[in-house]
Amino acid sequence: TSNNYAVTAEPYVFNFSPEHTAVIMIDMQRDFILPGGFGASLGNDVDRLAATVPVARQLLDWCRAHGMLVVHTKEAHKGDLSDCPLSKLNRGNPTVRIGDQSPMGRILIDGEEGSDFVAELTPLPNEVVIVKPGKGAFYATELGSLLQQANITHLLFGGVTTEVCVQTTMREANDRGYECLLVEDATESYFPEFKQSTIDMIRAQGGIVGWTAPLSAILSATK
Ligand code: C5J
Repeated sequence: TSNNYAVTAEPYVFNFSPEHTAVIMIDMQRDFILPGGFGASLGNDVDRLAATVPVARQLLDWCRAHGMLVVHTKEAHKGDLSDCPLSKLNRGNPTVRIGDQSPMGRILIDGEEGSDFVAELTPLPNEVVIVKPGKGAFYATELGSLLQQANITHLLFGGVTTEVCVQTTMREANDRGYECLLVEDATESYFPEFKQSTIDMIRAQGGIVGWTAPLSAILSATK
C-alpha cells in the first residue's frame, strides 16, 4: 500500500503498513522486571530485563504516533487458579507458587500489584490488554479474533522473556499467517545466551519464524 515502510532487518528487508500492523508488548509486568517480584524471588537478575523498558517505551511511542493497534499481554491467572493447570503450579517444586502471597500481592494473579505492568509501559485507555494463562498469547485468549477483526497482517514484538513468552507467541502468530518482526533491544531474557539463540533461530532458514531488527531500524524505516 501507499503507507508502506521498509525496515532494514535480518534476514532481509521487512515491509509493513502501520494500518495493518499491531505491536504486541509481551508481559512487561512488575513480577518479571522489578526487584522484589516473582522473577527476582526465583534468583534471576531482573536488571537485565529492566534495561529494555525505555526501549520498549520508544517502540510503543513510535507505534502510537503511527496510529497502530497496540496490544499488551500479561501472564496472569484468576484468583481461584481455575485457569492454571496443576502442571504449571507445581513445575520445579518451587517454594513460592503462583497465587502465593508476596511483597507485591498474590503472585501472577490478575489484579494484584505484581501482575500489573511497569509504570513506564502502562497501557493507554484505547489500547488492548490480553490476560493470558499460558506462555503463548493466542492460547485461551481473544487475541486471534481481535487481530482478524482489525485486519492485521503484520506484528511487531517486544517484551519478556525472549525465549519463553515472546518466542512462543511469535511462533503461534507465524503459524497463523502473520508476518512477524522481533525488536531485538525491546526484548530480554534472564539468560543472555537464550536471547541470542532465539534471535538466531527466528531468522535462520530465510526467516523461518520471522524477522529481527533493532529499534533504530524501526525509527529510521523508510517509506
Ligand atoms: C516466563 C514470560 N518467563 N513472560 N514468562 O515465565 O516469559
